[in-house]
Amino acid sequence: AAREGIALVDLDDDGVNRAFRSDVLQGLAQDQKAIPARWLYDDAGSQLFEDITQVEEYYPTRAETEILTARGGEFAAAIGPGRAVVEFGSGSSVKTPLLLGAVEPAAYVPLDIAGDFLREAARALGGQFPNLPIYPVEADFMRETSLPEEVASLPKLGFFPGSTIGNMVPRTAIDLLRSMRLTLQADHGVQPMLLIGMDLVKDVAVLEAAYDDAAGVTAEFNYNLIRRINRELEATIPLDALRHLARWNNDYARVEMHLEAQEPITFEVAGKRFEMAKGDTIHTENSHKFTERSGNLLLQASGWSPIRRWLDEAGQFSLILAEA
Ligand code: AVI
Repeated sequence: AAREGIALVDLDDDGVNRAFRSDVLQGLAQDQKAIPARWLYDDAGSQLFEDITQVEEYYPTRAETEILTARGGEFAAAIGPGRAVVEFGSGSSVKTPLLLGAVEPAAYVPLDIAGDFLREAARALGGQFPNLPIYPVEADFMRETSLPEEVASLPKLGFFPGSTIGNMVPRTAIDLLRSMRLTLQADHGVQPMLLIGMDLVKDVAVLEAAYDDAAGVTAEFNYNLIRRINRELEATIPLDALRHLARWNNDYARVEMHLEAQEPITFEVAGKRFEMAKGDTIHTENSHKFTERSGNLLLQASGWSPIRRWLDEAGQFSLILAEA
């Protein structure tokens, strides 16, 4: 299975990203070839993901935004005012203002590994919420992180929207949820809370269409990984011979993205030779889907107690509030 996690950028003398090269070489040497999904997100990949959130078949972003828009009053009642909202992997989220507008936070702490992006997003939010103290933190959200001194004594609300948790295998997801709990623990006083998006198990045709849209935007997102490998790792992978594949894996309750060889191919990456038979695939992403029970179990296994759950009108997506 594809490994995940966000790594700090690690450049060698040639300017080649060492972690990228070693992940790709290791992943292609396996029987089931697999490349960790985090490498999908270079600048072009991040833009393509933004485009995916706009396509008709990709319902999660719309469904989660609907919940945040419609249930603001209920969030406010369940969470209460005066918390520091800590957003994990904040990026350029359009969902954040909806939450901040609802819960009367005492501070906002966006946490992201992409520093420039982070500071720009923080500036934009500052314009929208002029009285809200904002403390951006440039960090890898996969690890326990120290938060700024200014929010040390405030009770925290962690925010992890988008069902990004679904891109991790359960073991990694639990590591992350545990380290979030440690990051959010106040020096004293009120227990932290976590508001987390989890996409739901549903009709297979709907799930597969969401990851294989008719306009081919998700396919481009997947192909972009190969373009990146060819460009950055002196590779010769014949993109034309690969087909984008999105398929539901019922045993693991996840949609998997693969690239499938349409004919036998051989290619080189960073001086190493690889081959694929017709029908072989490179596994590029997992997107786990949850039931009420499986979502609760994941949280409980990580030391979080689920206390409320909201769905969109069509029942496609959930936002869960949990307490440490
Ligand atoms: C970022 N993540 C939650 C997306 C998902 O739905 O798993 C990534 C994605 N991959 C293909 N389409 C969207």
